Amino acid sequence: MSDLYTPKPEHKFTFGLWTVGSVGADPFGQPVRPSLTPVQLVHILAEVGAYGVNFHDNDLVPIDATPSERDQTVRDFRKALQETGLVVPMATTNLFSDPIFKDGAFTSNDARVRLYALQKVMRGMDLGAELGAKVYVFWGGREGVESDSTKNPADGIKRMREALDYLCEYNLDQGYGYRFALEAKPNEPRGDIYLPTTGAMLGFIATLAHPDMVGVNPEMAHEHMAGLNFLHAVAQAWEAGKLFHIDLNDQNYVRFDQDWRFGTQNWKQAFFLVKFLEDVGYDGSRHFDAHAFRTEDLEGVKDFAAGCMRTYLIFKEKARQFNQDQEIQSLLKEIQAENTALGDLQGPYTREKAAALKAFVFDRKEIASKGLQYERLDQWVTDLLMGLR
Ligand code: GLT
Ligand code: MN
Ligand code: MN
Repeated sequence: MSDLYTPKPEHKFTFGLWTVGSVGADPFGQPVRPSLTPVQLVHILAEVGAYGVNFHDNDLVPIDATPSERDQTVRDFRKALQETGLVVPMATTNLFSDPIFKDGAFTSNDARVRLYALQKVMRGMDLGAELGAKVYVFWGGREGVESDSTKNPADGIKRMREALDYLCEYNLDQGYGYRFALEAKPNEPRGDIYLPTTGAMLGFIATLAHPDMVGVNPEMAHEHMAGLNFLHAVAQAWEAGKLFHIDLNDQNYVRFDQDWRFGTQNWKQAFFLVKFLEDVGYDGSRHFDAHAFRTEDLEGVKDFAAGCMRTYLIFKEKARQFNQDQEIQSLLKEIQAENTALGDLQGPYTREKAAALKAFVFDRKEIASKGLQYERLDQWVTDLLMGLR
């Protein structure tokens, strides 16, 4: 039984170097944990049972490293991967920490900054490809403003498009075969960030030169910061064939970015999310973009990482129970049953159908009078999650 909750490679659980590597600094306080090397972090992830490790360029190679330092770092990292069997499914670029990005990267008003950002991403793509990454994430934490007096947001979007079109060409030119995954966030660190939600990203992708190459990396906490339903964002991305990656974590609604252990706060949202991913057969990484509470030491970091995976697997098992629960399933069948008495009224538009539908008389009161039993179903979900079914 307990084996159900043991992470295995087929679960595709991944962590960023920056997640287990977080030293717990926040805007009000200094680091509370020592900084570990990428090699140490790979070994910690292997110890807790993760499948893969992701990184920003500078999580692995310091921004001022010389070419030979870079190559040595990559060699050491590759050795750690070989020793542990961990893989690198995703890579990304840090376009937010260095002061040069204080007014954005792709959307900066300064053309030198925009070009430097392109250079940094191309080098990051080279690094990721060298280590086997197939997904490349773009999180534009600095792509926004504090004051709209400083730039026209429409120009910001245009600059984002120019940058992504350029980088898609680089991807093709190098034959890397990356799938780009755009990650939205409503605010923080900027006052407002452009393209603030997964839905906004999906609209933007359709305007790119290579829309097929580009999808999304929705993050649970980011949609929750905006008070949105994360599952709905994920479902829209999935339905559009755009769910290239996912950042799992948790936090309370409408607050600053908390990046907590997956499932620590919103059980029901986490449950329906896991159920969705498992039901549709999403086969990408389950990436935990979170970090341990600031109260923790290294043991606590391991508890955090193990907890993310364990909670995912608990919800996966709960989803299986939901799908097998006869009472739940028969009620679902009843409330989702198709009405076969509608004859020719349904189906795609034809002029005749539309004329028949316009003339049809509905018994509104009778239709509306029936209770739908959603209270009962929803309580069954609560019972299920609380272990009472
Ligand atoms: C940063 C951010 C995350 C992004 C990472 C990728 S970096 O930690 O808060 O949401 O996914 O750039
Ligand atoms: Mn976050
Ligand atoms: Mn993220």
